[in-house]
Amino acid sequence: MIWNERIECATRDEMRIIQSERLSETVKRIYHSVPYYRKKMQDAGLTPNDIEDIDDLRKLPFTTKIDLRDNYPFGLFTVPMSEIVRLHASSGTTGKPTVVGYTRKDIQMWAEVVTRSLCMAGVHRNDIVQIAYGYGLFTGGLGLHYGTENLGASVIPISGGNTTKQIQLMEDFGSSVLCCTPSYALNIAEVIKEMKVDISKLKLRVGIFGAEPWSEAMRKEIESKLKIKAIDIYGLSEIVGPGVSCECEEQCGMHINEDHFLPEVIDPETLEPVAPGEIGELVFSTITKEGLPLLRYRTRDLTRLHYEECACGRTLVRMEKCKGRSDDMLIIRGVNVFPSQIETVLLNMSEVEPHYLIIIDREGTLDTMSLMVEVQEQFFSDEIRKLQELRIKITKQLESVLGISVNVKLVEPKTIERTAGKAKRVIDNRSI
Ligand code: DLL
Repeated sequence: MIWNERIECATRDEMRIIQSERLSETVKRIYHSVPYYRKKMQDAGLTPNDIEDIDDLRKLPFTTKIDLRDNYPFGLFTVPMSEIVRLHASSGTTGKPTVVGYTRKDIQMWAEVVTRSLCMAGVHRNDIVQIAYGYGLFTGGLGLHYGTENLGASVIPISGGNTTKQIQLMEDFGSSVLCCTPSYALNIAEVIKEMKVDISKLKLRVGIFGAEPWSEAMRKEIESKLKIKAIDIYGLSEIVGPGVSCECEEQCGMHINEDHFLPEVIDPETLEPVAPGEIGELVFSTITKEGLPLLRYRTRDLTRLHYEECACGRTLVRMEKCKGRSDDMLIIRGVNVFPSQIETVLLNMSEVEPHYLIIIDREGTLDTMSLMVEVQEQFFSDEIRKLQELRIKITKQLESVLGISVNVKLVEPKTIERTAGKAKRVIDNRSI
């Protein structure tokens, strides 16, 4: 089912008109209510009248996480606190969290885009939706929650963790949809096997997974282990949370709810738009948000956009699965390495488990990269010679894909810590 056909199947011209009107209204509101933005626009020699349609977007200055930090906690809100009904925050790796505020209307809009996303994933009113994203300051739990209720499906607000209970409720309540991070989905699959639960007796049919990068190989792994269709959902707290975009059942890119979040793709070095269809950094302008509208917010996520109509009938632009983040990119001895490249190599090998940890060190002036990866139970109990052969095989494959040497360490199953939220895949011990 398409939740909002008028919007989700609008023609490009119709969408352009909606976006242009909303953009110019947002710019006016921001200019008149937030001194920080007014100054930024004035410094760029702009007044709100300069932004009439979406082609003028390029004139506007970018916004980054630093702007949010500098105005911590509420400095960029465009309404008085009496209008803010909800606060969320995302913890960065360093320093203060990024705080976001929603008005009542923002919460309704968020529910709408999540409901659209659920429909894209093939979820309907009769479904029982187990929400195993964390509830709390993280946007995952409550974001999916409001959207699911708005759709009219039944919510199990279990939050993350307590894996045996997750599985027990899955069996007892007949959950048909699971929402969590892809790494937690794998963790759940592992525990289902340990508990000797018969997967064919579960009613699970769809998983809505996001909040962290995951490769196509990881999707296949989850789909075969849990016997479900695994759908990718994307979002970031600053823009709204989950529901910025989501895959439909065609699984060929995530449809961006572009009547609310206007996307661009730029070259992170030159900050110029990339040629259509090229990979670059995704940038969003929110064009309906009241509490914390953001103009040209740099996500750091790398992807490309597809404007052709999708087989599902939706015309909403699609973004490809994220290739990684520009700030996740590891530069090792001058070579650019993305954790997703390593994940793809590992998941294409049947001998290893999809659990790994990348450790970067600096010895003298030389960067070194080590990789811990779990070996399947039956291989681990094999003779040393076989393990040695496997280690060499992985090392060679990684070297041919990455172009640098990697010190591979095979470890027993369950050695690497499991999480109920976003997985930590990289430890960088280099002091910069
Ligand atoms: O992770 C919101 C969310 C919750 C999305 C639940 C999907 C499901 P933040 O904690 O602010 O918000 O983290 C945002 O996570 O910039 C991406 O780098 C990454 N991310 C989110 N979804 C995906 C995805 C939530 N589907 C940051 N694929 C974003 C790859 C993702 N990366």
